[in-house]
Amino acid sequence: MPIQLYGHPFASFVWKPLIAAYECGVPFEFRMVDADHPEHAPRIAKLSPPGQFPALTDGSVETTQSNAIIEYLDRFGDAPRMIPHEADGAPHARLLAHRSVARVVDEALPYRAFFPLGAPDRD
Ligand SMILES: N[C@@H](CCC(=O)N[C@@H](CS)C(=O)NCC(=O)O)C(=O)O
Repeated sequence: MPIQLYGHPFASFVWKPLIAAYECGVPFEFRMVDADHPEHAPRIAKLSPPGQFPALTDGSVETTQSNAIIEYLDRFGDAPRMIPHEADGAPHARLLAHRSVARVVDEALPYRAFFPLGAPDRD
């Protein structure tokens, strides 16, 4: 079974692992989390008790949190590593990820009234 990524395409935190998956060339199935796909609700509730997405499953591997998912996806494919292995590279990459998300979330806030998702957090 391929990697399954749960989320909604309007959700800025879901863009992060989507970009990572495309960048790494990782095949995956997108599992839409919304009112039109109630069949995914029990799974996302189990994966993420607060009901947040994205979430990823790959066999016995299950995780939430966009940055953790990116780190998991980063091991696949031939693309240059998004999280460098060098001692000072990884913290810098994680810092950039944090700052860029804070920016994206702030930019997206005015548009959130157009779709019924909960408030994002900032990590
Ligand atoms: N720290 C989480 C934030 C995830 C998050 O805030 N997701 C939003 C969508 S962008 C969400 O699930 N909102 C619905 C809710 O909180 O009920 C991550 O990086 O994945």
